[in-house]
Amino acid sequence: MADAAGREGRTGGQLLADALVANGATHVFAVPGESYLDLLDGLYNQRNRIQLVTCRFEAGAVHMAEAHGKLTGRPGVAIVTRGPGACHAAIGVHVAQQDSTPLVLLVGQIPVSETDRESFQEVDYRRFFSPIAKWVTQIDEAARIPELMAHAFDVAVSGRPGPVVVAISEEMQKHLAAVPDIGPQRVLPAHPAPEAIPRLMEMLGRAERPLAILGGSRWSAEGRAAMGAFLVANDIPVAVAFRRQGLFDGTSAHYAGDLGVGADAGLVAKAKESDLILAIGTRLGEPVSQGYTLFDLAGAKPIVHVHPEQAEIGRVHRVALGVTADVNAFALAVRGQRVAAPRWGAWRQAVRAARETQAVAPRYEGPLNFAVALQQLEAVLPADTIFTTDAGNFATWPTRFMHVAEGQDFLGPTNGAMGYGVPAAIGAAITHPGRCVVCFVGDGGALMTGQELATAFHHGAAPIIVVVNNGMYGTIRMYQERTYPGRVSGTALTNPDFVRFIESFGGHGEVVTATEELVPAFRRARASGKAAIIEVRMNPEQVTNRATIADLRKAAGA
Ligand SMILES: Cc1ncc(C[n+]2csc(CCOP(=O)(O)OP(=O)(O)O)c2C)c(N)n1
Ligand SMILES: [Mg+2]
Repeated sequence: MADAAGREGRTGGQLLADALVANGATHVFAVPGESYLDLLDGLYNQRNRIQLVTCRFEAGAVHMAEAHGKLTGRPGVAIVTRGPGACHAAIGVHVAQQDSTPLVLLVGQIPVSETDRESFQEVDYRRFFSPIAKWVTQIDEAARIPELMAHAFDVAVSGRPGPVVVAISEEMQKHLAAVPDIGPQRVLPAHPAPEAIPRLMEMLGRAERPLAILGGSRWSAEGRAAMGAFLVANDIPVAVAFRRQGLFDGTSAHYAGDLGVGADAGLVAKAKESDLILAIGTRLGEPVSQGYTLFDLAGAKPIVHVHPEQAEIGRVHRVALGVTADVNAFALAVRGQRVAAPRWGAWRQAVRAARETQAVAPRYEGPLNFAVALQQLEAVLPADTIFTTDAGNFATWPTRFMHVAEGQDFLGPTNGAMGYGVPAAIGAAITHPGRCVVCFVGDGGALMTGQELATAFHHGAAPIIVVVNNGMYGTIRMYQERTYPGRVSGTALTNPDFVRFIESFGGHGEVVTATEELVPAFRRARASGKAAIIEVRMNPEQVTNRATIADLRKAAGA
């Protein structure tokens, strides 16, 4: 096409929108800014191919995009404005980094001609994002858009997936360039080396107490199924890494629980007892390794580590067998392998028994036994439910007492970002409009990004948000009571009326104060067809599912 002056080509704004289409983007999550009007205009032309989700806060937009990336394995895309917008978005880049989620964040940039004057909203994104992004680039020439955008998408999914930031300078978006679109580079997945599987099977043949730990990102349904088939057929107990429930059927007799922050002591003990760890897809990071205490760093415990990024293997722990491979390619390669006669039936049962013991609901003071209520909820949840979680002590209740079954998904911030749960639920509901989405969030996290419920209504998404209200930043209060018993400092909260809050958006609100109220409240919330809040009034004394405040003070000697 030619412009009014007769020049050929497309504007930078149009090329950017077309590059998103060429690289498979179906949704973009954005807060608009005058720094990218031309891209917004390009998206107008692509409105039948890309859903532009208008958000209320850049952190919310990036969390929605990250949830989209976690669910689909393709980069979630967020677009924010320069300076303040980019600063708000930074938390989502950190989530995508620590969670290894493919993400592309586009940031409007000042005109190149004003660089280094500290002009209005100027930030050097290469320096600003470099410690938390996998790659940061800036596009200053419209003709480079197809190449750099395609590379951004490629980098986000390659090796260990992660966030890529692309700054798009302002005047470049108006320039014309006659260049063709470029789509993703097709690359065959990295397969395990020929000797990898025989050596793994040989090690398994000598083992007596194997334990698998599944983690990481970009698992396909086929890969998950193949991995599960191999582990179950060989009778291997399976733990998941921090907030990676959903990689393995939690209802299976082989499920051992999650090795994360606040992992069950029974599972931690079993992981120590194990004589062969199969760490597949996960980093051996701080949560999984229980603060780098679970395994020695020098390699005394045999570990098989399968990871798509070679640099992650041996990064902290020396392992006996390192395999650089795409997780799905590895799963398909190992699927049919069998040890001659697994001799660890009793071990597997003991690991499972430890999980089952901890999932038994204890008795709690008062009319609400949240453990029992969650188990009743689990029984009525749709088979395709997507769970999202925020960060906080409330999250240990569903983790301990519920199970994510095959066909369900679980999205949680492994970097512990509060404010993730609600926008992740909205991003998930927009990505998969037909599926039931249930979010768990505390009263603290709910007010960090709860305003994104406006986005849910604007785009017709109907997640169900379970707000566990204890009137405080309970996690920090727990640490406080352990360290400085009785000296409550900065952790109490005053909350809004959550029912009126959701009703003010046009949604459905419920309050739950007793065990038997949760399931009917959930049913009414589902039937409403609208985004809903179920406020669960938690006994503030019950600061964890294992201890009351009085227990913590007693243990601290107060
Ligand atoms: C963005 C962010 N800010 C602060 C923290 C530190 N932090 C961790 S848990 C927590 C309290 C969470 O409170 P709430 O959401 O009410 O859940 P609760 O622990 O009470 O169940 C805080 C402040 C964090 N993890 N993330
Ligand atoms: Mg709280």
